Amino acid sequence: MVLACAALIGGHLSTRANTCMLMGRLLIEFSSQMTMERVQKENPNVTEGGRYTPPDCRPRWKVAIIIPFRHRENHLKYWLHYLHPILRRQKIDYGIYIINQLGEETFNRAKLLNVGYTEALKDAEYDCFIFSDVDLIPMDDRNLYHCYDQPRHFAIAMDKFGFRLPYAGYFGGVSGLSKKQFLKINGFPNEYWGWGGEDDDIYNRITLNGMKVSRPDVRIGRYRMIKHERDKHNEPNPQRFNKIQNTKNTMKKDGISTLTYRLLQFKRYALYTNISVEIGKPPPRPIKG
Ligand code: UD2
Ligand code: MN
Repeated sequence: MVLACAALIGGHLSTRANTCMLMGRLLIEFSSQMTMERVQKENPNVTEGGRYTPPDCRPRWKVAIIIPFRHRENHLKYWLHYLHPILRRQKIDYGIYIINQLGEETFNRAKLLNVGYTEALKDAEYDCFIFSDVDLIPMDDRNLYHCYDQPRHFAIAMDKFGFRLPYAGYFGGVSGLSKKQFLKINGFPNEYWGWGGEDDDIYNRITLNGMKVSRPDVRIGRYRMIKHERDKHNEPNPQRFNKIQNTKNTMKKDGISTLTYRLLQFKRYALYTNISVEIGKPPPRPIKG
């Protein structure tokens, strides 16, 4: 018989479930140099493509972790360095997918997340999807990276927001939906080009479809974000304020059901799978007059 995985704090032995050794609050810092070789040495039991399955219990979820990406190699090293050991301690059955936007057109985070959902499902039978910025590291390993009864918001208390939720409807940073929850909201919008708004649109989709966001305790959902400047070609999207007023009308017309892109590379590295795609560019603004 294989026991169900359950993450418990400390080493309490349970006869009904396998326990694992979570550490609770973690020290997260970005001052030491990080190299991919080092991260690889630290994680010999991660298999090709950044996959891991706990050897001693049967997890409830199969989790694809999707990261939107362009030109953030240094952040990725820290992310892999911290997250692989955390996920292993949490006894998560997972795969890591980096969705790399090729070219220098305006960045589109939510569309890349839709691509990640689609490509991960072609790779394995995932039933849970966690969408994470490449620069966000959890400060407590009790923040379990699997899915919940309701769409999950993990990154609720970030250092850059003074370890508080910035507003009640905030859904940015790290979030997770089961396959069923994701399909219920027609995935994420494809039409938010540039910085901002897409996370609020996703929040609207969730509430408009009768779901609620679930969150960890504020003492547990703490994160550090690696400090960075705003990237080139990801300027704030001036249309975002208008667009988030219209989710009710747009969500059926724009989402996973209408996703198009060109896959240019699918490559398994030791610690992650890289998926490079062309996702197009924003439509031309109508000329006034
Ligand atoms: C906030 C949210 C983020 C998203 C964004 C608005 C936090 C911590 N996160 O992030 O979830 O809602 O606002 O769009 O509040 N990226 C690249 N290359 C680029 C640009 C972006 O890899 O050139 C990826 C990367 O994974 C990054 C993420 O997109 O972490 C979000 O972009 P950001 O970190 O520049 O934006 P930020 O920190 O304001
Ligand atoms: Mn960031």
